[in-house]
Amino acid sequence: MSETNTKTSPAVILDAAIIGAGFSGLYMLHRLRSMGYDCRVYDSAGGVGGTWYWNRYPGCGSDIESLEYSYSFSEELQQEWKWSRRYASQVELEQYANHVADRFDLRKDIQLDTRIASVVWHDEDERWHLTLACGQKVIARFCVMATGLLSSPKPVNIKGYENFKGEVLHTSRWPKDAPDFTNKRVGMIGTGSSAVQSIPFIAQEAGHLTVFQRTPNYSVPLNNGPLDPEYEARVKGMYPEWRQKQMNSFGGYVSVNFQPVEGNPLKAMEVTPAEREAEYELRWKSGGLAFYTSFGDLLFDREANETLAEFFRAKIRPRIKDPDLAKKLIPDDYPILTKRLCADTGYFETYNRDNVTLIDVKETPITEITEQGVRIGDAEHKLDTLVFATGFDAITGILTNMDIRGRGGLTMKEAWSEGPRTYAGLMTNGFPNMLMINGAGSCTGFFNPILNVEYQGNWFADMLAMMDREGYSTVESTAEADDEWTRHMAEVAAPTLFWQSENWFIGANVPGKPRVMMLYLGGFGAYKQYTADVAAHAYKGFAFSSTAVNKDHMPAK
Ligand code: N01
Repeated sequence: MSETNTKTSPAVILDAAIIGAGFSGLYMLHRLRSMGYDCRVYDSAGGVGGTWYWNRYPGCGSDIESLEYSYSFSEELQQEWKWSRRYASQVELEQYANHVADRFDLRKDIQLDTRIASVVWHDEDERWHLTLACGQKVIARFCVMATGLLSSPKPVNIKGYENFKGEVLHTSRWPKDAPDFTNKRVGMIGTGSSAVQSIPFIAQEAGHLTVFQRTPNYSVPLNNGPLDPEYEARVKGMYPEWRQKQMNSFGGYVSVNFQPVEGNPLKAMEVTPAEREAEYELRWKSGGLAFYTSFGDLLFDREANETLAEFFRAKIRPRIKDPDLAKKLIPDDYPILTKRLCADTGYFETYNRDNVTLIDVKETPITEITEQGVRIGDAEHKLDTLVFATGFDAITGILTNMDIRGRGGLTMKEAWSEGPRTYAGLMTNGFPNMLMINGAGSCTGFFNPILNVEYQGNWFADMLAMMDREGYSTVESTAEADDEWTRHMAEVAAPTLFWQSENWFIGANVPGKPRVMMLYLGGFGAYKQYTADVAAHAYKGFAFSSTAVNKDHMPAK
């Protein structure tokens, strides 16, 4: 393989160009390389880890347990890697990504600090032609979009944003050299998961922290701590079985109070209040996200949902000393779980500190950002540092904002102008040989992303092996197959409560974005069955061609 960073050097020729060096890209490189494919991963970041490279704000970490939020493809890897905490911090997750890159000798095929300028399909040679920002051309039979769900920060659309003269930070692009908040007046805009995680840490350091909140969030204590060696040994002693339970669950995580607990098939409104309370208490004590599977009707029936919302309100209230402040911090006008549940370490208690102020910007919106701070009406809040935890152009933004052109010059932005259209979250019509991992139309977002990477990656590997056996050069989902899946996704999402809050799953957090459910809500079991059925029926819904111009470049078998 040849490659240098000049416009004149010959194009790099690959079987697969993989965009993204997060958990998706690392696995795809490993998997496709094992098939004899010549692959290269490109990432604009300076290191591997994707989400866990960029989001390095204080307090950042996963809220799925580390023993579950990790690769399962290698028994040696999952046995040898030692997590220090029940829930891994960003620091440890980044170390883990680096360990995987070294352990499987991936680094030699990963090119960091490399932005992609364009990705264009050429019918003449049936190849993707990538141009890197440095001018280097790359020609690849397959293009793997391992670009992540939450990787395109939402542009800040607050008047005067560019005027602020102090330090500006974004949680999703946190600098490697930790900013110093000592004696500083810090402002934080946003109260989603990133803010909920970082606020307690920033408050400990800052002179004063002012939080500008538009929508309060439901949050459960994470109950993090050192990983109990006995629990670790128990899980590791039955890892294949534990992983199987994860793969058969709705969310891809099953640990509740250190036991593998299946989703509860009962409905909240079918059981007595005492039984309901007991179920909620069990999961509250456990900490983390387990509420998504506590009852089957919570995401469908507002009355059922309200039982959980009330449970949360009663739990949160005593954590905040000032009752007026508690009223502002406790959500009361949208269904719980529809904005993604937050998991925190001392979030609500932080507002009891003397150096923390909450400003409700729903009642009185931000007028503008000034040179010195944030103006709300006549009041100017003077700040040294302004932190934006304002979220992402989630799921589709990373692809629609990239210059991607498929057949006939169709751009991804045009193709998805009314929302993403995919076939089972795997491919999209008009973009042959473009494989999507953990993207729109998949369960990820509601399902453990690392296990989904392995599932989708293996599914693709089987399809590609079939194509090589049969001599097919291209694969593309048909428009009809995309229609069928898009319709099915919409039907599943229609009766849910997600339409009753401004959440990123339906694009409601980004002004002007189409309001469609972008992820599959039917559960991973249904997803696996659907995609296995597609494969078992000669990959129905995919069109294959064998007009390869470059048949000589099939991978070695
Ligand atoms: O982003 P968000 P996030 N003026 O979109 C506010 C995952 N994650 O980065 O709700 C004022 O949730 C906005 O207000 P509102 C997780 O899946 C996981 O926090 O739109 N405010 C909201 O409060 C999560 O869901 C982990 O009214 C403005 C906040 O900014 C997802 O990432 C940790 C505003 C954005 O919240 C995104 O989380 C962190 C404006 N103009 C993240 N614009 C874990 O694993 C936006 N806001 C634990």
